[in-house]
Amino acid sequence: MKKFLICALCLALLVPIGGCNQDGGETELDINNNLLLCDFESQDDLNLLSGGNYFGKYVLNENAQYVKSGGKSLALTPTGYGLEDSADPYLIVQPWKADEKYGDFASVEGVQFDIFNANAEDKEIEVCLLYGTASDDLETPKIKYTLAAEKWTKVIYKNDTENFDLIYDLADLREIHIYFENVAVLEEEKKNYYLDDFRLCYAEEDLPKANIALDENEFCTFEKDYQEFITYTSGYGAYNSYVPALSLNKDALYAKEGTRSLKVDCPHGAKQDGSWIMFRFSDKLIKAADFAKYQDDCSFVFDVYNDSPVSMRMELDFFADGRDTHAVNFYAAPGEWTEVRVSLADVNETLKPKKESGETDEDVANKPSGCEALNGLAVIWGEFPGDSPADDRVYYFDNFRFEKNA
Ligand SMILES: [Ca+2]
Ligand SMILES: [Ca+2]
Repeated sequence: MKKFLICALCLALLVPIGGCNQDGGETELDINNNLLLCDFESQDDLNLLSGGNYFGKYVLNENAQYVKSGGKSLALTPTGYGLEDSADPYLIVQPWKADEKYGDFASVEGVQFDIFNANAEDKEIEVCLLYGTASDDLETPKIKYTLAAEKWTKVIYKNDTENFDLIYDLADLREIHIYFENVAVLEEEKKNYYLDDFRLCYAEEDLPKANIALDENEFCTFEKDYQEFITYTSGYGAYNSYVPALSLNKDALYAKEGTRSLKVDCPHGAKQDGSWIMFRFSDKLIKAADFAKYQDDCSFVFDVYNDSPVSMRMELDFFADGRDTHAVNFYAAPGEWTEVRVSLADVNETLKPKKESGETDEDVANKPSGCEALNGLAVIWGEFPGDSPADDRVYYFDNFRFEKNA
């Protein structure tokens, strides 16, 4: 009886989520609130898939030995470019191709699938999501899974809504990525993995969203757990290969305040200023910090430690849509902390509202001030050439704060 009631409840919950799949049949949430997105039973399921980094082959499989549910599964032969040093190939799943509403991950707890490792040895895969952000699209942190040889593994990637909401648009899930190891030899006939029973797991209750708490005069100290997720990478030009690895440093030696800071590992590029690379702060943090509540006699201040042998020009950029950018150059000397200080009066001046044709001075005066309109903050540098990892550069940033001018 209890089971029946639960089923009835689930059916009631189906209404907002359920819809027609590509066969015209009903798609349903199961008793665990899961949506079976792909069971790889028909050719249509393949429409949701594509490959990254020259993935290789994916075809339907009917050999029951490699089927987890239903009568078929997906056979994967990830080969990539076939070169030893090429990037790892990845399978792309795009749920919104089944139905637009499946691109909204605000109430998705996680992604789940079964995968069979048909290789003689254990293998590792990595999974992440690709979301839209305020400036671009961006992958969530990759999670590694070990697949035992000749066995099925159930993989669950958690959609960390509370932290992901800081920089990703949860309503704009573009792709799910499954990364495989790059193999140097093409073996067309060998089917290395089988995928089946691909599900989106929906939450029964609202999932937590970004929860930004700030101390007095704080912008970001990196001491609070959510601040591990507060920055993200972007850039201009062909910057993708040179984005830094951003991580939370917990070595107090490289913290100016407290015990944590942001570590920015900048890989060398090919050509000086061939592209521009940046890390940005969450636009939600910028809103929460409310720059406008600090007056013109205050400054935005932070500390930076250059753990590399050379000093390069970096730039702190303040963005407001439709206005000029306030750009502040700084150089951090090797092996020491450098304090960078930016007058908010200067930010207000550069980002001041513009007078459009037909507007009076009063119209302009009624527009948001520079600090009110501020909606982007980034640290930017030019691509720099190098030959080996020894040419990479490491910076630590800490204690972004507001201070009253002396
Ligand atoms: Ca199946
Ligand atoms: Ca700190």
